[in-house]
Amino acid sequence: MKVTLDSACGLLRSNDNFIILTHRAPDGDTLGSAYALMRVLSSLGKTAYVKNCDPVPKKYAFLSDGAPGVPAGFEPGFIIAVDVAETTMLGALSGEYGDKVDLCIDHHISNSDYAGSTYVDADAAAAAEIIFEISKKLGAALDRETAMRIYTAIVTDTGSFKFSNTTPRTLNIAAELIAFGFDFNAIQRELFDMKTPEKLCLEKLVLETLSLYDDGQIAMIHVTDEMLRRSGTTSEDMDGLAQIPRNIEGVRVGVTMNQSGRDCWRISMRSGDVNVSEVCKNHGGGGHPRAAGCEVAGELPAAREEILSTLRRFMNEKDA
Ligand SMILES: [Mn+2]
Repeated sequence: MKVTLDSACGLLRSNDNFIILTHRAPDGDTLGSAYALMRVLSSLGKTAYVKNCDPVPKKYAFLSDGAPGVPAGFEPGFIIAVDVAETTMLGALSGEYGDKVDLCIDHHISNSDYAGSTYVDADAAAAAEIIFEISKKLGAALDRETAMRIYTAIVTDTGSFKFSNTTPRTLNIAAELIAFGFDFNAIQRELFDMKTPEKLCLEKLVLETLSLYDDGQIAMIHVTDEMLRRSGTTSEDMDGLAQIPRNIEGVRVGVTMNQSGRDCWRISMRSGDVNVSEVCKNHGGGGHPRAAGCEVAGELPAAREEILSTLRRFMNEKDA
């Protein structure tokens, strides 16, 4: 059931012994929001723990630093999910908790309303904007550590305030947060600017594969298992590669082909004006209009031709 922010806060006030769940393949928003909310609730004298269905990625480890794990035998009184749009996003914990979430705090318009109570603010750039508002409404005093976690979550989901989801409210909250004096420049460097030498080596190998088609309207790159091996990277390092072809001037659709097994390719498409979700649906995939994916079987040249011909068909239809 959808509820207001006030009733969500009422639930947090009147309950105790919280478990806060994050989504699978956790990002800075779900983790920053969860650990910030844990600290907010603890500051009000309540007991709260975060439970993740996947391990915290190394680059986000500072968000869970110092937080105790759920003690053995702990009996939760109230279960919260943050930034979790549907129960499948609870990954390995969806069986155990999928139908037991008491309150979901989220900013995905697609939220499936699976929890007992759901508060969704689709105008919030990050779930953490809602956590910030909750902390105000509950009268919790923020400290530097909590402020840093909320800030990190917002920076993650707005791509450092670059994405179009950034609003005046986002920046006002960020302004209030950096006044706490944490090192926001270090967060920026660690999350966005720094690369491992291995990752840079992978990018170099991948750039060698760049091909432009149709007067530079389509750009394609590919990543093979061999490239991961040679650069000493793993599939975790493929983060952000899909942006490379899309960010070339004049390109309407950027395509990244990731090897997935011997003769299978996971395709990521990014576009400016072509509905790539429809293109990918043609190959059994889907996604958002400007960012979608699918899988194609076959050796690289054949798989590439297959994708190109579907893309051309859609782009010609659009231009006709
Ligand atoms: Mn989010």
